[in-house]
Amino acid sequence: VLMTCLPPHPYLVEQLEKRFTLHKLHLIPDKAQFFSTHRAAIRAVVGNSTAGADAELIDQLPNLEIVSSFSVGLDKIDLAKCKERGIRVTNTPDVLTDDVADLAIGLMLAVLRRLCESDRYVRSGLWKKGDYKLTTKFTGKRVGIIGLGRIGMAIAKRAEAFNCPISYFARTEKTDVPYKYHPSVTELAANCDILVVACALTQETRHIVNREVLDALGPKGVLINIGRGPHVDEPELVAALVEGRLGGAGIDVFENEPHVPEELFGLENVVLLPHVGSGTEETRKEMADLVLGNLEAHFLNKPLLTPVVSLDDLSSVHAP
Ligand code: 8YV
Repeated sequence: VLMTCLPPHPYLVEQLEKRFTLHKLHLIPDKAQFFSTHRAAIRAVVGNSTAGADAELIDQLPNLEIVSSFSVGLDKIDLAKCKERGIRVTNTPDVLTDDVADLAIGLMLAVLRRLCESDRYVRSGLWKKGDYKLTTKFTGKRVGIIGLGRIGMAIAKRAEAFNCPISYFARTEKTDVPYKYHPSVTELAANCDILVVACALTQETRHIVNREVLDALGPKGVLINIGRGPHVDEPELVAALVEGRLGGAGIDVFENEPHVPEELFGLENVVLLPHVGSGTEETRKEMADLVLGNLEAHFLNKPLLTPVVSLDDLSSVHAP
């Protein structure tokens, strides 16, 4: 097994080492040498949202049978190549849905109610010196969701409990949900107070939030991104925030992680998180168990636990 990402969880590494011969790519100094010696022996790749299996890697591994990703997102895996080569791909859906949706709501509250700024206000002793300014109510705000898949739906359900009217954009309208459909992201942004990115990253959803969308959201609007950094045109987001054309943002993912545009550091209407949507002990353990379970199923010729079914499913903005 070749792990292409930094070890995402100690338990996962420990279990992989127990069951397989594990090679950790980040610890290998001479990668060319490693591939020339071990290329034929690698039958599985374990990656995550930062490093998966791109075409270049897959081409170096003639006996690769399975890519088991410690993530629901599949944007770091060349799925077309895997399909062409007959390589199986698995991910970690469902187990992280609640955490990511919880975090999206947390970001909405944090941005509107200025939770991080308030915390800094208390810690710095400023409270003793004066009054704290008022914030913005969350209950009842119009929430617009890009991508009404598992995570988008879980966010919608939670926001409903805050009496938020929900609307959404997806490739196609859903017939079985009570939420208003907008056929364009710009139209969705113009008709909501909080716009949430919750779709899969594909060619068609890259920069789905661009200048036009940010301007439609407007100086009172808030952007929440718990999807992927490249969903948003980051320089345009920074410009909109710095120029006051956007009301605020809660961001868990960035275009070039772990690098975050420093212009954002001084803005109090922005909450910045280090890609922690699924980052709880409970969920990361469940994700690790799925990675292990899928590998085990594959090597025992049993049905995979969470196979990535078809390329059509993957390119839809309904996933994850
Ligand atoms: C993880 C993620 O942060 O599931 C995804 O797509 O982005 C996250 O759950 C990541 O894979 C952690 O290693």
